[in-house]
Amino acid sequence: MRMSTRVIHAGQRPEPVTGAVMPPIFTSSTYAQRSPGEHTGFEYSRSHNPTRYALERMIARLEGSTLSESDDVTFGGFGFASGLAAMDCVCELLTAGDEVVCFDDVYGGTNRQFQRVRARSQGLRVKFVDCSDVAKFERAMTPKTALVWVESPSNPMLKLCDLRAIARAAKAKNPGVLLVCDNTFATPMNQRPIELGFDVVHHSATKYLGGHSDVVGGVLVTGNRELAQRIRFHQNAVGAVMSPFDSYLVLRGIKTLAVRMERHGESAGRIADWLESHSQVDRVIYPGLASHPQHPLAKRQMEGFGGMITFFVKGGLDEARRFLESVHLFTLAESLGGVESLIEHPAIMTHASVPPEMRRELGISDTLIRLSVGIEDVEDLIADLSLGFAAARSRSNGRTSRPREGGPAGRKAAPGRRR
Ligand code: P1T
Repeated sequence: MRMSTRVIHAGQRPEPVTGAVMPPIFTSSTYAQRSPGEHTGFEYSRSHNPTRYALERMIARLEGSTLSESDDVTFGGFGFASGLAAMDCVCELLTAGDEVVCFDDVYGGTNRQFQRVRARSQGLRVKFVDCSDVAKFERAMTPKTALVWVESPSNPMLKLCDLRAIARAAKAKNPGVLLVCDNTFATPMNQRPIELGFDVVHHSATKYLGGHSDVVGGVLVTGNRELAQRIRFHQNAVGAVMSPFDSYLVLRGIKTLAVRMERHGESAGRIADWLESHSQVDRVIYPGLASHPQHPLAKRQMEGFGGMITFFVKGGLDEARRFLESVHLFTLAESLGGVESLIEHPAIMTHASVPPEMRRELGISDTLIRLSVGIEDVEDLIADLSLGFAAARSRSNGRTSRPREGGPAGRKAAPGRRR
């Protein structure tokens, strides 16, 4: 099956009692047994849930796992309460004191879990390395490296990793190393890391998989039977599973993943071109632009370039702030991958938990703006961004002249930021 058929049918079967085409939301926490230990395969909902299974089987097949049901009941797909809970499960596969190589440009919360949780609680020794440069990666990786964690494209600088080259180099140094790719930005529509030699794919399902900004979740997929058994054990033993309702929402979202990603990519390409020719933009980063330093790799490794764009607005923090406060269709908010367009300031928002010196080295500056291009009409989106540029020029924001439709009445400082 091709991908746009797979997103509808892969791993799915009608519900056996009623024939329901979409799996019901099975909320039961437990299942009746005929005799102690004699049951239908479902014992307790942390361990087994039919709605979660339907999602897990779907994402396993989308990411290219070829495991059969006898290898693993959900073909190597696993649902978690959030993207970071899925990462937590990966860390539990390691042993205290293990060595980790992590791409330096990753989501702020991924950096935070490694540096501020796992280094302390598990003694993991994490090296942050620019894995977009395979030679640098090879120098950092040792025969003792137990885990390699990359994102491609990365959050927020949209750097790419040559996944095939990284996998080959890593396995040559340590055949037992665990290779994980966070595929949240690309989605399986645009890139399938397992087919390129990675062991595990990770997603924040909160983003493109869910697709409607109404659910928080995470998934892991592996095509390796032994690894699937270990992840299954830890998913149940640690227990941060995705709820039946959330599983249903993500599965429902995935049904339109193919059409959504096509539209996200088309509109982001148009907007990236437009931004690149704008006099108030210093630099645009989008893997689909010929100016992206890894554009040839993007064309080779990806089937589409996705809906995420970052750019540097000319000026300083004041210009960036006025821009962000003045757009109306782009909602100023963390997260990404929904049908609605979002805009954010990584240095203050999503990547505030990255140490300031590391942010500087990565280029996450005060003028960096990140767009998650939604599926609205692209001309309306471009008109909206024009308002931002006008406000950045005019030294006032546009809020008084045109209030955000249905938007928050006023902005308060958030209580207790999550650094
Ligand atoms: O938020 P959660 O579902 O726990 O997923 C964390 C996560 C993991 N990986 C990537 C690439 C991510 O982008 C995220 C979450 N990111 C944001 C909230 C954001 O706005 O970048």
